[in-house]
Amino acid sequence: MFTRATVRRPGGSFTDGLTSANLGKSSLSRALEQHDAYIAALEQCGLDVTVLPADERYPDATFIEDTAVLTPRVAIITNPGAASRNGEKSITRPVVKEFYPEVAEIEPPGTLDGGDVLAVNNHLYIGLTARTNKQGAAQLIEVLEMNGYSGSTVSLNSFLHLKTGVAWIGAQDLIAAGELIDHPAFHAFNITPVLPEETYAANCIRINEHILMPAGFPGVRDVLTRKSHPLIEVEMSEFQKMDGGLSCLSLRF
Ligand code: CIR
Repeated sequence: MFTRATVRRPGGSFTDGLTSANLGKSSLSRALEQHDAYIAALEQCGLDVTVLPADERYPDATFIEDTAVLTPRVAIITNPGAASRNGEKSITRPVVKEFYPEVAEIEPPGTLDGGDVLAVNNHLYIGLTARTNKQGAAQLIEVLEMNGYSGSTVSLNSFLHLKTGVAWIGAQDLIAAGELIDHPAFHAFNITPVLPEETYAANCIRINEHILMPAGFPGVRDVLTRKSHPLIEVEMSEFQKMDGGLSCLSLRF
């Protein structure tokens, strides 16, 4: 059960962030409107949302999920794998410490982005990507095991992050896109495949009874409607242009 979320406002440097999306220039004013609606959606799920101010030093800092892994028993500050984002851990750390007595850290040479971590109950799947390396994953698994959780790695070839292509929607149900539709790491699950043109919507989030998904993806919306979870759709276009998925805009705990 999640009760809280933390988000960080996009700042004036937001449109200078990392991206390989080729979807055109992101608009800061529209991103701020979409961010307002995202916060409202989290509140609609019953979460108490802490809204952190923008930090102009870090254009990508609104993608706060990449800087921490939060579980009910332990919090881990990550060591983000992109050089321009690595310092974001120093602005997330004090915020997380307000809520958690125990805070672990991923240390170099380990790198890890929270977008590579998919929690399914007490097991955390960790994508090995350009942002998360084997040492970072091994450190995370060690901390998880000390706290009664388990973790395993998932090798990826093309997605930016693990959660770019897969979401847990409850019980043994995942929705997955691209290389994750038939990935051996997830063979024990019921996988609903996402069509290539709707890949962006594979990144949705289950929050208690609700599912939040990006607006504009009718195929995924139909599938999730049939699973009969209350659905909330949020406009994400300006974050999509910056390679950001819906999950990466918040830390939920
Ligand atoms: C980046 O490339 O790091 C940002 N522009 C987007 C990060 C998205 N994070 C995520 O999906 N977890």
